[in-house]
Amino acid sequence: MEQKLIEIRDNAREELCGIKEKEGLASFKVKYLGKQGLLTSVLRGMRDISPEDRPKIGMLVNEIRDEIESKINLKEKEFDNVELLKELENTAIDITEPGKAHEKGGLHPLSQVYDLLIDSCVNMGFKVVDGPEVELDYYNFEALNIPKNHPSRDMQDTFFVSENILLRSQTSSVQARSMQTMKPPFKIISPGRVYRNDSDATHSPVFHQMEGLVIDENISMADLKSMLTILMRKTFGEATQIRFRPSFFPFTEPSVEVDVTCPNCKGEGCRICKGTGFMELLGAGIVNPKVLEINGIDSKKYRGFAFGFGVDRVAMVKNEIGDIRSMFRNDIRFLKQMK
Ligand code: FA5
Repeated sequence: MEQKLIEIRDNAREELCGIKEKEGLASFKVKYLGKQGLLTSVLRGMRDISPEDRPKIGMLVNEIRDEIESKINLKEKEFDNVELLKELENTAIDITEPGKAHEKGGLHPLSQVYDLLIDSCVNMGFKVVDGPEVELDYYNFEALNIPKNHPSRDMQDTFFVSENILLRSQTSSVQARSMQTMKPPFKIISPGRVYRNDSDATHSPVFHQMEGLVIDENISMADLKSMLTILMRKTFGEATQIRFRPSFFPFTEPSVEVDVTCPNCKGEGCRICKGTGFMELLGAGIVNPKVLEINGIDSKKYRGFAFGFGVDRVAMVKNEIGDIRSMFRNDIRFLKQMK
């Protein structure tokens, strides 16, 4: 019996040396240690051994089983390590290789200007309100003291949808809507798209305005001028001067057009400001008392000032853009310069 066990052990040692992969190891385990395995069948014959030899044979069986088990475990670890190394080699990354840079997007020049203007106004206590782009003739014109067939309608070449519905030609329509729904005193701005039948380097059929309206007691031109000066200095820099020129709008009296020092030449005169040293950016004025009355505000108690920026013009001046249309062509080469 002892001889047979030693033979099994020697065979197992030799066979184990020849095993080169994990699958072979599994069948080796079954062959020697499985229920029908060589070592197990020897144990089954123990009952035929004399009682005095049993302990010795038992010990030998245990020793051989322990040896085979530990060698199987060792070999298993070896195979696992080889597999792991292979996997690491296959998935190796070169951490010294330079990374692939992702191109960063940027805000459209109009969004940048809107953000700047809106932030500055909100910091001065203005509330942002919205209005419809497809608007009633009433809010766009009549409630602003521009009756049907009045010659001042010709100042804005309007797209009509039907007799009483149009694409708003100015954000001033929100002035009328706000006066009718809000209780004075109040300060609002209203940014948004407007439409006119206009197209050249400084006029687009779809463009952007930002309306401002302040209704309170004792409002004067000085309030309008100081507010616009602060806003323009925040937008174009501290050295910016503003200039009021007399103008006409049916909804403000007196009315002005407002120019700012050309940020490109700082007032010297250049190609962008056509040699004048100034750029026209907006219309403004003291709200016509007639407009207050039309919209239900007591003109004896309240006064107001209003202004309407051409936001595209602000973006053009700020970014030295020569043609307004280049902002709407989505040419990536142009947009990249505006980051
Ligand atoms: C108005 O639209 C008045 N609603 C502004 C106003 C508001 C006056 C409140 C008084 C009180 P005007 O038509 O001038 O005004 O336009 C205002 C600004 O919009 C202009 O100064 C100019 O910067 C810009 N603008 C006018 N038409 C176009 C256009 N077709 N394309 C791009 N910008 C334009």
